[in-house]
Amino acid sequence: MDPLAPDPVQCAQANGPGVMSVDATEGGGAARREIYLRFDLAPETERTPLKGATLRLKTTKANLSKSNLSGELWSVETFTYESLSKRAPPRRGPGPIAPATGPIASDQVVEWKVPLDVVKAGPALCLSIATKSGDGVDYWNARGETPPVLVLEYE
Ligand SMILES: [Ca+2]
Repeated sequence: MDPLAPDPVQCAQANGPGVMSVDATEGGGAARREIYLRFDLAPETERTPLKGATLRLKTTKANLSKSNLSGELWSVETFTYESLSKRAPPRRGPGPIAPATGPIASDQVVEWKVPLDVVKAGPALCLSIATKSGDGVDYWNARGETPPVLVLEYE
């Protein structure tokens, strides 16, 4: 969604059903787009020894989905669907928690390693994807063909 004009309803329809986009504003007048993801973790997650956490998204088959950059992963303050229509959740920390990978193709799985201290801060893991690229990426959202997944590996 456009962090300067947050509107999750408009955002969910902007690029077709089941699609969420990330894009930087680099001329052309296109709106900046950031992705906001919330995973509600089971209470056990805080107690169980974790050895890895990975966010896995898939780009749509549309040719426009490809880009030179996948987008950076940020930790953001806890948000709800309702709060998203009022304001974009502020970022936590001085920099992204995982860097962008790229170039990426359409119809491709993209993964970011999520630092365990960010997962452990739960119960809601709130993340954002932002990009420095003006070449936007379309990922499947929670209602899309291949929804976002948080893969947790236990010891
Ligand atoms: Ca693109």
